Amino acid sequence: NAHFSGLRPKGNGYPPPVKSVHKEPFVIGVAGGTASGKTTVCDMIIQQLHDHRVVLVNQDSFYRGLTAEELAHVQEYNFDHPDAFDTEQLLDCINTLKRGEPVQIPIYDFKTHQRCTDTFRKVNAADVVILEGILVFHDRRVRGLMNMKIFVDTDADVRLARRIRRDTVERGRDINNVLEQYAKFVKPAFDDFVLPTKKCADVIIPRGGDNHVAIDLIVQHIRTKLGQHDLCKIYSNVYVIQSTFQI
Ligand code: UZR
Ligand code: MG
Repeated sequence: NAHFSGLRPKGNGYPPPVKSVHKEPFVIGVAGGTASGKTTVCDMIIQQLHDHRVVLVNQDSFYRGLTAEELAHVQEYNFDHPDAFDTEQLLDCINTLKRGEPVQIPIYDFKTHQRCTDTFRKVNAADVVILEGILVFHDRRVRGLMNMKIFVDTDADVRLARRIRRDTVERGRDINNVLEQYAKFVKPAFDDFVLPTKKCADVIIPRGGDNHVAIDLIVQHIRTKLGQHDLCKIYSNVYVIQSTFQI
């Protein structure tokens, strides 16, 4: 016993206070043209990061509901324009998650082009926040919240083929409308607003979800960054413990 007495803590500061360090989540933006494989890339990242808390926020959730007037001329509505989204609300949500607080995310219905008025999706604080959508790199402020920016780069013919299948099968659209809308809005908006944001990306993934090597590399990088976070915490605790003991 006497042997150990020299290790007794000094004063009444025992056990050492564990500082609750608020860790800002690692925010990843995933942009790219319609049906480029953004969602698939995100799902693969989430799957590989299974031992961390990861949340996915979709820019689609922030579509403004259409007014009666806009609904009456829905064929004329440009869903691919940056103004179709409530970017202020998106910004608020990501800022809240960055502070480590939970957030209520709106629910948008692609069939009715309306938001659910009474239900939200509650998203809890996480280690990693992934923000996905065609135009997530468009607003400089939103871009500024991201620790890593990924652009999914898939050929336009592949994207159109997928888009046709998805809109007819999953979103109940008529093929002629899909093609008309693609030529009128989707393609021009891709050229004007989506493609120019490719230069903001840190990483460009060719072929989207088929590119396992790119996804492995990205996941490794995220793990390294999260590990550095954890190490800082461990070192700061070790420091606290050492300074409390009389050696
Ligand atoms: P992703 N979109 C709709 O088709 N209907 C809506 O009510 C809201 C959006 C489409 C939008 C865009 N364009 O190309 C696409 N149109 O959703 C973006 N027309 O979604 O990134 O999953 O392809
Ligand atoms: Mg998607």
